[in-house]
Amino acid sequence: MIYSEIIEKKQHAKKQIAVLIDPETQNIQKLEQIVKLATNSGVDYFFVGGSLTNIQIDEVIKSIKKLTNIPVILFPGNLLQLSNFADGILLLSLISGRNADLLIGNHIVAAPFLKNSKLEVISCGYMIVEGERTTSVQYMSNTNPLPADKSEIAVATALAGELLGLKSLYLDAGSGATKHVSLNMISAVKKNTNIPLIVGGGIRSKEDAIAVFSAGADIIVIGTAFEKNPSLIAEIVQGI
Ligand code: 1GP
Repeated sequence: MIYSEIIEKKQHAKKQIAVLIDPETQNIQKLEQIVKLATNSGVDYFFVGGSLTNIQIDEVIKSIKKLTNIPVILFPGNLLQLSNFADGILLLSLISGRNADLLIGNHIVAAPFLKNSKLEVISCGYMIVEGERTTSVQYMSNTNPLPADKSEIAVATALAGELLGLKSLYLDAGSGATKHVSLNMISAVKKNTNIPLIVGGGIRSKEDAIAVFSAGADIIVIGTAFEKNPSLIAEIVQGI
């Protein structure tokens, strides 16, 4: 089971890396290159999802699965990004926002599908953090992000998610963010919660990855940097 693997690695302080595959931005050669490099480097998970849905997510996941045994976890940007070909799904509740559909509405629509699927469901308190510019996730979710310099609000939000029984937390600066979430915010959330902490958005180098892990992330998610330069995968995995 994916969640027990996450917990076990967390307990052994094994830092975990997820490669984000946005189906929109992948051509098949690039996708294969990233999947092969990630598999050879020993990354822990593939996350699949994005803001728009122009192509069949099933096909993208089947292409990944042909090349690797690494678990594929849906990171859905919308309801069109559900697939029985994945191994699991991060059931994201956007707890940093006040958009009822993204807090609970879409989950109700998806619940019968999820109940009938073999997908492992991992509930996740998803928090978008303000950056220097508006990211796709901010715009598409129609929500205000957490203020970047207000770690106490991030802590209170994360705590509320944990108290509600969510199984994981995700601090996201948004794909392609110019900077990752501040180390101060990551360590404040980490100190005050016990469930696995996922951090993504704007992590572009080995140094970024090490800093974000040292601040307390259990899993880091990298998409844009690997799309631009797939050889970074080996460098970052080896670096940590
Ligand atoms: C976005 O956290 C992910 O939700 C990954 O972001 O594309 O900036 O690596 P990047």
